[in-house]
Amino acid sequence: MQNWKRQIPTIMTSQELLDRAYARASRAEVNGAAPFDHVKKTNIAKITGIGDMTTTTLLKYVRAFPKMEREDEFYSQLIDVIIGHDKLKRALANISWCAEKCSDLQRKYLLRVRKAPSIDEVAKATREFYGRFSSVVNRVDADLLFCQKARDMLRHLPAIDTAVETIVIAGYPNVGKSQLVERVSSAKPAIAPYPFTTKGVVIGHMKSGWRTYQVIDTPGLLDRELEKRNAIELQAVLALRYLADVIVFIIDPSETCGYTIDRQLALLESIRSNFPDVPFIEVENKADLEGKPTGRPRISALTGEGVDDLMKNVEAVLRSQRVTDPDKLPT
Ligand SMILES: Nc1nc2c(ncn2[C@@H]2O[C@H](COP(=O)(O)OP(=O)(O)OP(=O)(O)O)[C@@H](O)[C@H]2O)c(=O)[nH]1
Ligand SMILES: [Mg+2]
Repeated sequence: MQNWKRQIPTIMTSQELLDRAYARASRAEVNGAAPFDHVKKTNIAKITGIGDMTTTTLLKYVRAFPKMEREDEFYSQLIDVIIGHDKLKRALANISWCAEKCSDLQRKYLLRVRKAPSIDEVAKATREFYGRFSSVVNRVDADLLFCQKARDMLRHLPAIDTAVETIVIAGYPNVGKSQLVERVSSAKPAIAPYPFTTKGVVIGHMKSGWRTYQVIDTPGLLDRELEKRNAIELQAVLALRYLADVIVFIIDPSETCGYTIDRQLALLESIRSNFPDVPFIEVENKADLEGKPTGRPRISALTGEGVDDLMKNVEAVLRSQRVTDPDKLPT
């Protein structure tokens, strides 16, 4: 899965593509027996070079993007949320169209130059080729820019191994999810005293004995319907849906996060009912601050209090989930 992240090359703009191809063509020089022959052969070489180089590059771009049908559900949906399948498909289709058009122009003008009866006619046909070629390539400038942005987003997607046991940390914004992930795993998420600090799925690893777990930090969720969730929140929902072997739900009873306990508990109930098959561990964070206890185990992600016990509990839950009877393995 992760290979294509490195395979997508930098996507050039229309202007860069044209500049590169034309610069190469300007150096083309083919000797001929007579001046007419020389000019004709040289212009044929220019048109061939410009067409080949541009078409090959455009098709390389189209092929480099992952084919969504082949990606697993989590990545496919994540890419849909942050880039948009339809938009990406449309941009790639336009670039494909452009490659085909470039190839058509190349063929058409090679024929015209070959048949041209004079140096003037060769020059005229070549000029016309440059004009039409530029305008075709310029028509996909927005698509190329879109693909370059998509490429950058894809490169920054977290490298998740769907085969490793995964703990997803969830809760309202600003309750201390990232602080906990930082404390227990290798991840270095941004932590800040305001909501919506985490804007995407962040992954860390946690070692315990010889086992490694993935710990996933998610953007904060507000208690609202799925349809009203924005692209940032949807990434948290996807992590919960596709990756979680256990969900650690954090409540902030100090309410310094800026949200009441009631709202946080309403979110807890809605998440629990949406993912009835995933084990839940509920904790109160910010135990070092004053708060209204809800009776759940208390931790402080900031001081570390209670965190070891929490992680022991997480491991116990994961252990109890493991399939030990080979007859029960999925077939
Ligand atoms: N006093 C205290 N502050 C904490 C504790 N855990 C987190 N904080 C603080 O709470 C603020 C929010 O922490 P984050 O880890 O960024 O919260 P988050 O849940 O990841 O927030 P979003 O990414 O915005 O959803 C930061 O200022 C943290 O330092 C804690 O146990 N005690
Ligand atoms: Mg965060």
